[in-house]
Amino acid sequence: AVRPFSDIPGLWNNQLANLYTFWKTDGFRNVHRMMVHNFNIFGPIYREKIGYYESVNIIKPEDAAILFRAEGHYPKRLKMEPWTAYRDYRNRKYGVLLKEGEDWKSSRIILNKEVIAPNMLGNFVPLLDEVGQDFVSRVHKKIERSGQDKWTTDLSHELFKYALESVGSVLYGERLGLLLDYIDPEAQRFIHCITLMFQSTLPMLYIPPGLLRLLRATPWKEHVEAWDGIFSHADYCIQKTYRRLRQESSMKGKYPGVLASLLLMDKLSIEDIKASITELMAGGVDTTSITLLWTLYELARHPDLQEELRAEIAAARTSTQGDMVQMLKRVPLVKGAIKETLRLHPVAVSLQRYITEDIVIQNYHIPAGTLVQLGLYAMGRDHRIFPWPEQYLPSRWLSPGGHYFQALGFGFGPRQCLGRRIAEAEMQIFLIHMLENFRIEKQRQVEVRSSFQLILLPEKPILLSIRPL
Ligand code: HEM
Ligand code: 2DC
Repeated sequence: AVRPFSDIPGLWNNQLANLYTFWKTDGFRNVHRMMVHNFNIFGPIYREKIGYYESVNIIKPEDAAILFRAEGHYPKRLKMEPWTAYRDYRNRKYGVLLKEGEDWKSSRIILNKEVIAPNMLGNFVPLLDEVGQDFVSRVHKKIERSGQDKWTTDLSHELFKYALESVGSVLYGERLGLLLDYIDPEAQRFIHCITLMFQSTLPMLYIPPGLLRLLRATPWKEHVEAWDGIFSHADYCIQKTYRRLRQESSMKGKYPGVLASLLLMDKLSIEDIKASITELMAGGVDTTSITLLWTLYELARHPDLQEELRAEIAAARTSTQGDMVQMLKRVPLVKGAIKETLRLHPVAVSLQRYITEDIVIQNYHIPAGTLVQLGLYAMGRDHRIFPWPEQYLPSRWLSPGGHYFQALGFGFGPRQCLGRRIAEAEMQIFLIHMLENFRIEKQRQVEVRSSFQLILLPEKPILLSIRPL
């Protein structure tokens, strides 16, 4: 017989004590490891209640399949109260990330056509390819200036710029100029504000932002400052495109970028377009840059794998005569490497949905309306799901068999990551250019762990050396 909801194991009946232990053990930064720990103690399903939110946590791919089948027509994630509270406070519209119900669906359908439809890749790839080539030139210059035959650095700042330049060129159809020696201080501030925004969100996941606002507490103040910085720079970029669009009557043939396409299409209100473009611009920085940093870190630890990837890339370049759109179809191992990075170092610790119908998971009844979380980080490191989980093996994604609900780094279904196609193309192109030009080496053997800062980030700087081939 199916067991009742109240029988699900877990520590859900003492929320204040939980919050306290959480605080004392620096649980904030260890959410992902605490989830692994809980799955070890309770098994593949457990209930928890920390602060003001309660959830059922699951880990198995086949249970993820049940969860996503029950997500309904308007899939809903854990509500990011601090993010909506800021918009309410400043009277700004929600973009696709924060909308719900029919309002979300209608925006999302329009945005899908311009942002994630496969036929857009042909437009995005040439723009991203140019950014990738410029990044390589910049690295060559840095190596020259170092006076050695290599450049040793914490690449994260360069990767933030690469990521913003990439997503900016796709959204605005023009370059922001972030790979030049002197960059716009406003763009630098934008990058800083995104990190600050994620960090200041953290305490507010457990203490209601409304309360912190009343108390004029630091996290709320920082959070407002961060979003203000994000919106003001995005507004500036949007205005620039808007003016250019009104001046240039004919932009014949040339792809004008996502923003201009949306404005010309005239199906979403200007305010809606602005809200979603801002979210896309902000969502496109830390996510791809950190995933690329982790990938370089793994490649530095696996020189043989680097050679294998180089061989695949060289063959793809020859057989397609350098046509990047075609090349991307012939680099399965590069794609496997990105999946493998997201398995071990996912950006999102969990995927979550409020289920819209009753379901049964692990023989427990879960009623409609419950918040169910799939522990993505824990799943990626479970040996029953991924044999030898601690090993970085991109080739595990090449084996046939579909990998049923295993590659979930970008989420799933109609509410999955809207920036997925951009992110994938941008990361593949980056790796192709870097591996064609450089060897990546590590500084001593150091294990770097993840730290939860709303998204998972390396707990300490990763130092790499880059050498010309
Ligand atoms: C949503 C991951 C890059 C924009 C999401 C979600 C995940 C995710 C897990 C939630 C999906 C779900 O609930 O099923 C990632 C990863 C990235 C990445 C791993 C790169 C490695 C980007 C980029 C952009 C972006 C480059 C913008 C260009 C968004 C937006 C949403 C979203 C707008 C909300 C979509 C909606 O609610 O309808 N992402 N993301 N992401 N992401 Fe990404
Ligand atoms: C954070 O417990 C931990 O892609 C929470 O580009 C559950 C949760 C809910 C939603 C997740 C969030 C976590 C991590 C960051 C995500 C977010 C949905 C979208 C967002 C995964 C796992 C992200 C980074 C977006 C951010 C766009 C923003 C900058 C405008």
